[in-house]
Amino acid sequence: MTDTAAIEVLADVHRGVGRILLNRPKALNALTTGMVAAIDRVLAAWEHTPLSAVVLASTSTKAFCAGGDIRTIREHSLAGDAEASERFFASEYRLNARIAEYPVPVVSLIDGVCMGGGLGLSIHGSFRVVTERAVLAMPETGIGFFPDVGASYFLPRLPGAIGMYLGLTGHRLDAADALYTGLATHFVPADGLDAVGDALADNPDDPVDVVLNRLAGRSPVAESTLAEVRADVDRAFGAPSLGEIDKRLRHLGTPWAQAASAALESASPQSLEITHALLAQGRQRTLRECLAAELALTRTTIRTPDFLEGVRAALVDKDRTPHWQRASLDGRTPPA
Ligand code: QUE
Repeated sequence: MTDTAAIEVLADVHRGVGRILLNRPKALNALTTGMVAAIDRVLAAWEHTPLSAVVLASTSTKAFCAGGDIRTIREHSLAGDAEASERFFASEYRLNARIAEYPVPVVSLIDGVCMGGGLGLSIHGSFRVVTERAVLAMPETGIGFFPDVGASYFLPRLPGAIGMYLGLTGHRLDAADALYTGLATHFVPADGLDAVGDALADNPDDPVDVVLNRLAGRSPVAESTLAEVRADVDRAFGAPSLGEIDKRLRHLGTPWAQAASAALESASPQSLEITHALLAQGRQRTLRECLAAELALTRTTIRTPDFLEGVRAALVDKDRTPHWQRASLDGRTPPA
């Protein structure tokens, strides 16, 4: 038998560029404690190696990283082993902070799905390259959790009320939207991704930004649908409370507002309340303060019925019909 944990993260250094490849394709690179430890070990070792950049990528064209391995987190909760989950989140958030403070530019190549913990790996680095297949989201309110991995730091710092919108609804961004929001920094077509490492190695004295721009295809940023509804996003999600957001969406009544209302309607009411408060508080916190606050919240959240039910519905039974403890935001249970 091979040691699977060892091959779920591949790492090498080639001509002054470090490369870390996520290699758990069947689980869309959902992060395990072993993967987090492996990435952390590699980055720690490379702090003492002169590198022009570290490239973080995936062996799968379907996913950069779908998030944390929350199926296992749920199993730990059901087995009464919350300490195992606590070790996972603590190590994951320490890695997020290490990436944010890393002395070498970290360049993430996002081809396919990048959600939750995947954004935690990429967003805190210097550069995020997206391809035409990129899909970015913080979908945790849909599984009874909340946007973590430093989301309470990076979401409130997106333009206007975009971060509150993304964190509450889990709305998925394509490449154009990701560039528009700043979650992505560069666009490179998928068939140009293999050239990124070589280009960085060939041009160690050029700023990474300049090298990436040379590889860029025609930027799809003009096609951002999020840009088109930006005024309504700010109007509704800039409201001071969840109830007021809901009211403003109903008042707007546009197709975008109706879709946003529907997303709030299907999310865990408990998650929406945690998320709204967390993102409001995050504006005034440093990244490390945000991660500490999020870690404290995981301890309670992963034991709640909404989390166990949300992960069950999304990833275990896959019926996508979670039954939340409270059926709606205002506490009313809709007629059966
Ligand atoms: C919210 C999440 C995650 C999610 C779905 C959500 C998440 C995650 C996965 C996932 C997807 C495919 C897999 C897998 C996990 O889905 O964090 O093992 O094969 O890891 O709505 O936060």
